[in-house]
Amino acid sequence: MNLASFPMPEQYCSSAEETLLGLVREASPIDSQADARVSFAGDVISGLSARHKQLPPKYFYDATGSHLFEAICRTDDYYVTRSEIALLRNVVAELAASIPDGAVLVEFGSGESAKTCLLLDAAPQLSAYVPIDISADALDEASARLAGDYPQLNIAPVVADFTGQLRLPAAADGRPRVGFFPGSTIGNFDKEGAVRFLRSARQVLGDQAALLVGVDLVKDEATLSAAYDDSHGVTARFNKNLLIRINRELSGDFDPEAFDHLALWNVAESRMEMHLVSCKDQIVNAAGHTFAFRSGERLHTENSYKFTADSFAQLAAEAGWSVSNIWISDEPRVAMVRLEPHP
Ligand code: AVI
Repeated sequence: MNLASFPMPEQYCSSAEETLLGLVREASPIDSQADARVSFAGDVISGLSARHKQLPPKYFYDATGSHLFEAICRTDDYYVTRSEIALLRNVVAELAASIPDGAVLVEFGSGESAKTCLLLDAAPQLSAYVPIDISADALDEASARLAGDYPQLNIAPVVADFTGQLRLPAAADGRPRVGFFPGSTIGNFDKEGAVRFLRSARQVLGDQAALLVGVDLVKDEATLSAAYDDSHGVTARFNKNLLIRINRELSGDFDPEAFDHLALWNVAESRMEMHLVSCKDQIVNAAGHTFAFRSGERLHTENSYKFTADSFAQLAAEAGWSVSNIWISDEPRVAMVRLEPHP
């Protein structure tokens, strides 16, 4: 996920990694970079001017943020990656058995396609793999590696923001399609965004489709809080890196030491929240604007929604999907959900 792609621990898979949120990575062309900078400035100005200050989590994933996210995934406290990989290993044969002959695997926000090898190994009947990611570099690297490892597979990468309008390549024409969206990234969308993404996946995958989604489940507050405030302080650095990025890219003068990392469980919204809390009254400049922070004032940087089997089924139903199967890991529990289009 340079929100783009959040790399995973090497031991999980020969070529480990996963990508993030419909959260966007940096695009490489100069024009796109300039556009991205303008969007970033606009989001910072509006987000820091709001009554409740907030920034979209996609901005976590510059190069440093992506490495910090990788490091988070390796911590003992952040169970999400570990549990999902273990679950995938346990159920991949069953997942693969439901994939039709000649089907095409479409991965949304594929990054380095780290978890994909588990599915590709178990489902030799796949005819093609369509990784979709905003980072052309990540796609090139992953595609070259997978082409070597799976010479029979047609690999047809698509450089795109998977939260936007998508068109699949010719390799997917006339073939059943299986979507893959691991990593609990669905939890980083608000409800409207999640429904919008699931609807667009429903449209792009077609009527013969299935969609495999990794979902984090509601659990005890202590486990959740530790995952988002790990004992090594990696998540705190990840959160504060956003301020460092603003300083570098938008001529900001944030003092990251003047903000505390806060992770809290919002039970009413069923989500973990991350905030940066101002340690004092202070004035900060960024993107040519000046912003006042009161002591104790929060900058809301991320939501990570946690689901029950029922709440996720309800969300999916709003987007035209039914749950055909759900597999749940050992504790701390995460789920892999198989969705099918509503009949
Ligand atoms: C990428 N995403 C699924 C992570 C999550 O758990 O929401 C991002 C993250 N934020 C803090 N730790 C990890």
